[in-house]
Formats: sequence, C-alpha cells, structure tokens
Amino acid sequence: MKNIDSISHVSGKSVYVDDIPVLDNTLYALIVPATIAHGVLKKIEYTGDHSDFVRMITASDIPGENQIGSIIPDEELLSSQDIHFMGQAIAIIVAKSLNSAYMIRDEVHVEYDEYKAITDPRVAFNSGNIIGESRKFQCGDIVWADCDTIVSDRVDMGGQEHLYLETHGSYVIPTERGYKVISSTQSPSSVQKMIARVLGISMHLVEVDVNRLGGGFGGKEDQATPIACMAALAVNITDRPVKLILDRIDDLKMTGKRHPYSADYKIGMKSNKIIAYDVIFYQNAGASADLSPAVLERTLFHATNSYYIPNFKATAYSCRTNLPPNTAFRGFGGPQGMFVIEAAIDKLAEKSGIPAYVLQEANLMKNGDKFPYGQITDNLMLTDAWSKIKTIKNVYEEEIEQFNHNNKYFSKGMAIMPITFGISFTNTMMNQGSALVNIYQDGSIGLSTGAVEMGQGVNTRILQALISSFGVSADRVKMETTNTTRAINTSPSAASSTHDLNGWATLDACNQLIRRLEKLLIDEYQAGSVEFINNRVIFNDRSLSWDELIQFAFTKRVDLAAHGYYCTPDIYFDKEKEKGHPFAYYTTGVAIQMATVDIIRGTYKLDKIDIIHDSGRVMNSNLDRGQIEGALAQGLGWMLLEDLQYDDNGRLLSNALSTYKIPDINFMPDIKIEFIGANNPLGLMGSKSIGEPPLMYGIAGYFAVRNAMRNHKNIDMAYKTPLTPERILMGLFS
Ligand code: LUZ
Ligand code: MOS
Repeated sequence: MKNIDSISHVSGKSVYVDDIPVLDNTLYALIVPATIAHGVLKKIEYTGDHSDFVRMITASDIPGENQIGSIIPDEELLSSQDIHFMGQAIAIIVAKSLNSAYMIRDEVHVEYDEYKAITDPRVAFNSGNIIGESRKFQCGDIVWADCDTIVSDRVDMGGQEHLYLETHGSYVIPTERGYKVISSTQSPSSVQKMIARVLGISMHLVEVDVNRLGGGFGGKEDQATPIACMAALAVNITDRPVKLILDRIDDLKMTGKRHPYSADYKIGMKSNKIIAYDVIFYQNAGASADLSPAVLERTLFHATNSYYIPNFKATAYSCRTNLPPNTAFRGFGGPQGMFVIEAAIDKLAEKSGIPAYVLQEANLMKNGDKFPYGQITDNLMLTDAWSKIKTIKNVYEEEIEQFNHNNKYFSKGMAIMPITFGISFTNTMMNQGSALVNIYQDGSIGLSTGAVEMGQGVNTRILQALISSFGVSADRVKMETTNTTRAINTSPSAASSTHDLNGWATLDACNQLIRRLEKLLIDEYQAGSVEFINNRVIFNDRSLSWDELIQFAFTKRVDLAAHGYYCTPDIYFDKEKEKGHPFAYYTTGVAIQMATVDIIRGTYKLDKIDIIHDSGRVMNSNLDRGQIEGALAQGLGWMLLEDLQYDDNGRLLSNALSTYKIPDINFMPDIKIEFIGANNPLGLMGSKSIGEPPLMYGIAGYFAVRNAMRNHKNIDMAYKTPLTPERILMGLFS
C-alpha cells in the first residue's frame, strides 16, 4: 500500500494547523523572547498605542500553575523573574492581525540584570549544575590488568535542529464546552494535561485535535505543549479564538534540539575481545529538564550498541546550561551512546593494528547474550546481517584499494555500523495505546487512535492492520484525526512505538467486533467457520457482502462500535537496581558506507551505502524504505554537516538555513537496502519498528570519512562531530 497521504501531499491538499480557515474574530499571538541567556527580568512594558493591540500577557496573568515541566517541575510557561536561556518566553503579545503583532512586539521594552551564561556541559557539571540524579549502569568487574590493549579518550558530539517543515503552531477556539485546541503536537494528551494545569481547570474541558504534522522527529513530543498552552492562555484572557504559529526564525531560536554530549571513556580488550569499558557521559540538557532524564537513560541503554561487553560501567549526568531546553530527537540519546563506543573501537583498532570491523565482528551480540541492564536478547538478526555485509565489504575493499592506488589527491575509505535499538518507551508506564472503531450502518468505518500522523505513515500501517482484520478494502475506512475525546490518555507518538501500540489496540477493537458479528451469524444461521475476506463474509455454503452483514447486524441490534486497548506485555525496569527487561524487542541491522575525501580541499563525497536491515516481516516496504532513507539522511547530517553553534553568551549563531547546513539530494550516497527478518510476534503484523533505528546507520558516515583520511595519512584528530570540511582540513594538516 502507498502512503495514504501521498496524493494530498503532492497536490497540496494536506491540511496543517496554519492552513485551517480561521473564525472571524480570531486574534494572533506572538511570543516575546528573552534576549539574554541568564539573568533576571526587571521590567517589561508596552507603552505604544497600536490600534490592533489587544493584550500583553505575562506570568502574573496565569490563572493556574505557571509550570510545564513534565518529568521535573522546573520550567515556567512564562518567566516570572528568572531568565535561563535566550529565547525563553517572557510575555505573549495578542493583536488583531499577525503583522500588527510583529510591529507591537518590536516595541516591547524589556530590562534585565544579566549574569554570565554557561553553555558547556562540563563547566555546568564542575559548578554543580546537575538535573536530577546521576545514573549508573554496571555489570561484571572491570580489571584493567586483564587487558592487553587499553585506550582512553574524550568524545564530543554536536546537537541537531529538528527542522520539521511545519513549525510549531496552535489554534485554540473557546467553545460552549471549554477549549478546542488544534495543535501541531506529537502528544495530544500532554497538551490537554498542561493546558488544564496552566488554566487551573480539569482535563475534560480541553479537547485537543491533531490532523497531521509536517514532521516532528521528537521536536514536538514535549515542546509543542508550551505553544498550545500560551494560545489557550490568550483565549482564557480574551475569550476569543487565538492562533499562535512560530515563524522559522522564532522556532529555531526558542526550541530545544538534540542534546550535545561530551564523554570520557576507557576501553580494554584481550586479544580481540572487549572485556572492559568505562564511560562517563555529560549531557548538555539546556535550561530545564524537559525530557532530558529519559534521553539520558536511553544513552545508557545503548552505550554498548550491538556488542557484548561483560565488564561495563557507564555513568551519566544531565548538565544544566543556559541553552534552550534540549529535547527528544529521533534516537533519543541512543545515537550519542552508540557514537562513543564506535569511537572507542576505532581507537582500539588504531592502537592494535587490528581493523575495526574485525573487532566489531568479534564482539557482536548473539541471541542469548545479556545487556548490562539485564535484558537477554532474542530474535536479533545481527549475525545474519553481518555475514551479508562481509560479502559486500570485500567488493568495497577492492574498489577502495584500487582507487587509492591510482589517486594522490583523493582518498577513499569505508566503515561498518551495526545497530541494535530497543523498542518501547523506557518508561514502562507509557507503553499503552488505544483505538475506537466505529462501523456505520452502511458498512463504512471510522477509525480513531492515539497515533499522530507526522509523515511517518503510521495511519497507513494501522489502516493495513484494520483492513486485513475485517477483510475490507481501504476505501471503506476513514482515518480520523487524533482527538483526545476519542482516544484518551494517549502516550506521545514517539519511541518508534506508535504503530505497534495503536495498531495492536486497533486489532483488539476489530477482534471484539468480529466476535460480535460471528455470534450473530452463529445465532441466526448456525454458521460454522466464518471468514472475512474481499469485502465479504463467508460462512457455511454462503456469503454476504460486508455492507449487507453490517446492515443486518444493525437491524439485529449488534453494537457496532468498539474501544480497543493495548499495553506491551512483560516489560519492566527497576531503577534502583538499574536492571530489567525494558524493551519489547530490538530492531537490528548493519550498514557499510564508502566515502571519498578531497585531500586538498577537505571536502568529501559520500559514495554509497549498503544496508541490511531487519524489519521483521516487512509490512510496508515503501514506508520502510522511506523511513530508512529519511533517518539515514538525518544521521549523516548530524555526523557530518549540521553544525549547531551557540556563542558564549548563549546566542544561537546557526539561526537560519544560510548558516545551518542540512543534507540534500546531492549530499546523500547511493542507497541500497536489503530487508532480512523473521516474523516478530510482538510487532504489528509480524513487523519491527523502524522510525528511529536507521538514524544510527549515519554514524558509519563519520567513520568512513575518517578512514578515508587515515588511508591517506596518519591523523591525530579529536573525535568531535560534526566532521565538517573545516575539521577534515585541520585534521589532515595538523
Ligand atoms: N520518548 C520517551 C522517546 O518519552 N521515552 C522514550 O523511551 C523514547 N524513546 C525514543 C524516542 N522517544
Ligand atoms: Mo521521539 S525522539 O519523539 O520518538
């Protein structure tokens, strides 16, 4: 099945928040951002007389709690006094037109006392600015004396802008029954909960509706919430509909990104087996917790990537700095954990003279191996994927040797990257989904779930599950908007788990309805076996069309609506012991990447990548390919291009697409994807989740470029990302 949104996307008919026709009396809101990164707000006033000015809303106007922190209550909706980052919301301007709102905002007068900003996580750590508790994962006993090769080093990773095409936005309408909230959020229930908190009302008065998002990538898991809260607050005060859409510049400036990390490690091996790994992570959390503690936890889960390491210790600190609060981003801390172990293996390879791929292979996880946090692996396709990659590697190697022999000013290299990504929210409680299946009396069907469509194709996958269950064609089904009145207490669409959680819930609802329809056929026709296929139901020696069956069921007073529910079985995690079985299963795969470096210019070309990916039983190869290609682009961009820069005062320097370079079609390598995998009993229709895992194939890009440099000459270059042409050039000439 093609993505069911593809025609409306390419014809421009897909509707996003800013496309919704507004009511006549709609007002327009803009956020007034702090222009310093650390300090105290002394005064804020608007003394102008613009005829379109309606209100300036500040912290003291909030009727409920001025608090939107979800894991830790450390984040005000509007600053009441303290300024923690540049771009922090200090007021909301409400005006009769958007243009006027911009003019009014320019005339707002603000005074501050300014303090020195901290932007570096190690500086924050050294001055005790830690969010929550430090975390430590540990297993075995590290005995360095047992190792024959030991290396240690520091690793630094940059952040990453989500750059969803649709910026944050919300349109809130006051109704007779409370608030109707249209929001570009991955988490409708969080928006509902926080609006209720901020306005001091109950959740049932807030209805949140999401049609689709123009991309989320984690950026709208938590940070859509304040935008919707501010619009709702403006509605509360003005009693008129309010629209708040961030323009690109505001969105880049005000919202958090992927966490930059700094890390120190020490790793040791005996012959080619890694027997000891000790690593410390310093996460740059930004000014408040947001989702940082959960991101930090996933870094620890993935700190050994796809390798079995018997003696292991990882310590992680979430460090508070004066940057916008960093947040979820596809991979959610996993990529940072994986990059450090790959850097450590790279350095071990350099020191021992054993190629990295030999070390990677020798330490690859097998089914039955245990992760440091206690989960035993099964249904991993790592070894199968690896053996296929090995064949491809021989071809790559030959090409590289020949090329490098014949070229003086260009150098080729390659790298292999295995991935093992745990599927489930690491917070067990969040692994639940629900669905509402309504069958109308003419046989047509409306399906509501907690899943938010953000381009990933989740509606298509869940539709596939429903039609395979009922045996009806897709044109009988409407995928409804995600709405907190129809799907309640939803988890965010995140953690690569949305289609599993909401798809299984849909199948639960379908099964209930099928049982009711079967019972009807047994009662009325003494039906033996009943089969739903090709828009018909077949039983005994006869059949009815689906529509006839439903019309009949309606006349016989069968309930034609069902609520379905799913929660992932058998997962748990004990945070005291830091042990458990947090993941339903793992998505795995292996990639091999080739790159060519221009020795004179420091530029590079990503030649090609071969990916052997375990998608379980592939349920939609179009969508799976799309997810792999998109995630790979983001992973490669993070590793090689996207240079997120703040100055020492906490000002975002890469504040537009002229200063922040993202992947384009010319940057991307030729991509070959082969699917392997077996039926996965815990995945929807036997599949495996795919949203986040392939991002980490991008890590191969970094090491392919680094190895191309190394194939030219010995280099002594810090492990620091992104590996931009500037850094390559400095590395080649240092
Ligand atoms: N969000 C979250 C996530 O709240 N918990 C998770 O474990 C997670 N993992 C990946 C992406 N988003
Ligand atoms: Mo996410 S990083 O919102 O799965």
